[in-house]
Amino acid sequence: KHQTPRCVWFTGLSGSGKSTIANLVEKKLHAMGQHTYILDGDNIRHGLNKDLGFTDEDRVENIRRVAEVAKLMVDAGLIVLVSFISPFRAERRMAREMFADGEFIEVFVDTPLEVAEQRDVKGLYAKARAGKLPNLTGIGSPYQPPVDADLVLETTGDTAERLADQVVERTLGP
Ligand code: GGZ
Repeated sequence: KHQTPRCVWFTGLSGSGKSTIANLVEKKLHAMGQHTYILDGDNIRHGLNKDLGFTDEDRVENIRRVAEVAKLMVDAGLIVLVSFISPFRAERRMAREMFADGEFIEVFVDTPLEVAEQRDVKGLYAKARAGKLPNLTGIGSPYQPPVDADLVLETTGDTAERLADQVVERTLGP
């Protein structure tokens, strides 16, 4: 079956569930014969963007480069799943504007800070509260929630499986 190249752009706090959902979406799309690629901190911040940290300026540059790479991959015909905090509205808009209408799907993984902080899988929030990670998003660095996301996922009310199904439906939709 032919596929429509798309950029599915996940945004949300650290620990919000972006990666979990993106990985499930990828698994489901693969099972349907679709070609995808996940761009995330693991394959970008350790390579292409290893010169960048977590100042506002570096986050802006991080997202700019990620958007450029995503654009190349969509041009190559892939469904690209982009999973970064991407905390600033201006950079998310810049990313959207690189794509044709309907080609870019912004997915807000809407997990409240309290919930992400309670999970604290990596201990980053505890570190930030202790003053040892001054610029953690949501604590010492801002997160600007989307006002015009294409899809809002409330992770406290649904399973990751069901949320991933919503993303798949939107991704393959008109
Ligand atoms: C935010 C940080 C920070 C600070 C390290 N602030 O949950 P994680 O660990 O695995 O994912 C987070 C990742 C965020 O990188 P992004 O490239 O997505 O951020 S941005 O879009 O803002 O450029 C977190 C880890 O890196 N991490 N220090 N200070 N997240």
